[in-house]
Amino acid sequence: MKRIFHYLKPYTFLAIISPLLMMGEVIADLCLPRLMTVIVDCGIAANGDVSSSKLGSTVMNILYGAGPYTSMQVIVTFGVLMLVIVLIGGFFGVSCAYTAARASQSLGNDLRRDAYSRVMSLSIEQTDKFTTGSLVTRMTNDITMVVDFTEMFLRMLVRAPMFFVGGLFMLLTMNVSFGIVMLCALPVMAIMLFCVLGRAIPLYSTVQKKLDRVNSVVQENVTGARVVKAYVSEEHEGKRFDEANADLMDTNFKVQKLMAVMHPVLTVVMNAAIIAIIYIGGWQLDNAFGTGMTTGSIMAAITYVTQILMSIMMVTMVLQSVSRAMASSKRIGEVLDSAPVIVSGDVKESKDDIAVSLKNVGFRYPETHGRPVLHDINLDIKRGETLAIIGATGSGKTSLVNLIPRFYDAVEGEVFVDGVPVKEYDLEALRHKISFVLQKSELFSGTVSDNIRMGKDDATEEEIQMAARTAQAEHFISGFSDGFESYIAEKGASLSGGQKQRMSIARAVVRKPEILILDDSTSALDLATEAKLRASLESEMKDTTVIMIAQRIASVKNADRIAVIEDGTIRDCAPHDILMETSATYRDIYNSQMGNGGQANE
Ligand code: DUT
Ligand code: MG
Repeated sequence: MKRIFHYLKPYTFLAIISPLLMMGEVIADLCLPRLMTVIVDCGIAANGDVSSSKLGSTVMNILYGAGPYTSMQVIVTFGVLMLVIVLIGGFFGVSCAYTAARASQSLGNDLRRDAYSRVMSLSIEQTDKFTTGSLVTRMTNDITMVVDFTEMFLRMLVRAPMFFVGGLFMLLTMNVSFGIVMLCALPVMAIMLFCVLGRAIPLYSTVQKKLDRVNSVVQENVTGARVVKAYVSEEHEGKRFDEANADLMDTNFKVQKLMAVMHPVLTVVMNAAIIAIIYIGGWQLDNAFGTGMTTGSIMAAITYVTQILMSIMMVTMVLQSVSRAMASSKRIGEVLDSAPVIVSGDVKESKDDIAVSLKNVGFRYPETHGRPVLHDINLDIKRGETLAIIGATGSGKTSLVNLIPRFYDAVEGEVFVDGVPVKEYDLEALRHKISFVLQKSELFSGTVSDNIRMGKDDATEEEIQMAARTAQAEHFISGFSDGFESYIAEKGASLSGGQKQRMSIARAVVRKPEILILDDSTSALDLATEAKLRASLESEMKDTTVIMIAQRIASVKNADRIAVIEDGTIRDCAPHDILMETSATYRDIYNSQMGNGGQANE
């Protein structure tokens, strides 16, 4: 909750001016019944004789000089005065609504922005821990709760107490006997509030949790719609949703049932108080006690009683909102407080003959406690070299290259890029040096050029076409009806696997990176296209250090060196010809792919 007020800081001016403006509105509202008293008592009942009212005689004296005044004069003067005050009050009210909305919406905007950038800076494992569904609820529903609360708070902060205190003051200064009515009504209200809110407030945090559950079931089923359909598990999933949904409804229903009691009780108390005031007032009027009781003051008293009891209603609303906002702000705080595991360093530039170097590197995923995925990795890759990595599935190839742009940090040893440990690099500078083509091509909805331009914001048309040509993608792109302006569906659903891979490669090469990492990025291409791609990469990107993961011997054969990975470590690293002589593992892979079915041909 403290954090929310911290976020309100930039809008201190708005946050302070809103309650002040609200004060104006409340004062105007509190003045009106008093003016009406004069109209009723002096204008109507006493035919323009203002001597009984101090307010009446003062105002009339200033405006028209000494009396006597006609009854019409008094009624019109005070009528116009009431109109003016209503307009002033209205102006203050509208301004307050504006400033309060402005402050709270800006706060919401900032909060969402910070939460979003925090979510983006979290590492993959941290996002998994929160779950996607919960992160989305936190960023939308929870922030909305906080924004609603802030707005209500800024408006009600002075409104409710002022109506309460001001109304009570006005009531008592008019006639002390009206105080007795409030003395009876207030305890009844207090007891009711205590009973209802005491039980409703804890339920609010439960509602939020149930909502989370409904959201996460919906999220899972919408994103996994294909799987749900493929396994015809609509019924099972539907049941799961129904349960969560019914649960949410039950809790909401409980809260509403409690809240439903409040309104009738308030109405009864209010009307009882009004009856009491009319009765007491009328009795005093009849018996002419000399207490100064008048018809006008009874009318005004009724308005004040309504305002006082309404202010209590407002307090309940604020309390409800507080309890919701507290639950929500705690959930938002959890996101904002999760420190990113990968922290940026400050080295921006470096050059070295050894582009990438791994020294005694060991790595394990945080969630796997057992065997390390990588161990004792030692590897130097020279600038401009093409290094291929080959190895069985699950041997740790992807994990190894993930360490270079710091998707994960090595657990042991150190990874260097251009002679500087990656941990000391400015993350942005490091990732700018590197283009990474992921094993699973990820494209975004947008045009072909949009997708390629992701690699380089300011790429020209020529650069984009050049990159597509290098990636052997130009041919199929020009086959589309709109060429480079053709629209690609979400996640590249409108492209084939091999087309997606080539798009991803085009996106990587448009930047002309210093280091290009291709993680099994040609697996869906036929051998002829792959050979062409390799040749064009070689001629177009002479100075680029290429790290290329592949499963096929044909893909790696021409690389300067080939690293053979087995069980999380590099067994051998040499050019093809030498590996054929020295590496049994490499020979095994070679033979299995050349059709000898794994028989060694020594
Ligand atoms: N692993 C995890 N968590 C992950 C990713 C992988 O525990 O988020 C494990 C699975 C595997 C090992 O790490 O046992 C190595 O995985 P990697 O993806 O590095 O293997 P690969 O050589 O790239 O396999 P493939 O050829 O199938 O891509
Ligand atoms: Mg892999």
